[in-house]
Amino acid sequence: MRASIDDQKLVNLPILGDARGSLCVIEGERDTSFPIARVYYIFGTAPGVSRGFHAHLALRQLAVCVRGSCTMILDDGNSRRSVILDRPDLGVTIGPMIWREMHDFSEDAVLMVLADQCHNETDYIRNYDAFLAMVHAS
Ligand code: T46
Repeated sequence: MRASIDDQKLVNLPILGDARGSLCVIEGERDTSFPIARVYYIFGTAPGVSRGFHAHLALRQLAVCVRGSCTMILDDGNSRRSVILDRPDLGVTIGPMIWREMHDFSEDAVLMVLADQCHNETDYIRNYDAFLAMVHAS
């Protein structure tokens, strides 16, 4: 089945708060549609720098900007959607065959990503024309 940006869902995480402050929890397979195999986070992004510019063949992820903000562009090869991640209780799912770009990082941004597989460079499609060719061949 062809990937669609409409299937990349915004996830509102419940905030468990009390007088001490707030706490969000993400449990694999309960709050994600996949088991969590890896967590990584991006921080200290230099002003004006954008990241991403690739798709994955199989990887499924949930991205949450736990501090600060950034803009996530999602592209299924036919249309693009822009999601502003600016709350620690807001995530976006990113499935296979979705081109992603991350822009507009605030100075304090910490983008945390939960993934269902360990890092594997052979899962990346880093050339946009090659990505489009794969989408339109399928
Ligand atoms: C994604 C977006 C949202 C590793 O060795 N292990 C890892 O788990 C990751 C994520 C990266 N790396 C290495 C590979 C590169 O040498 O760290 C370096 C930077 O990775 P990359 O240029 O792919 O980073 P971004 O910010 O462009 O993309 C990352 C993820 O790689 C990607 O899967 O979906 O964040």
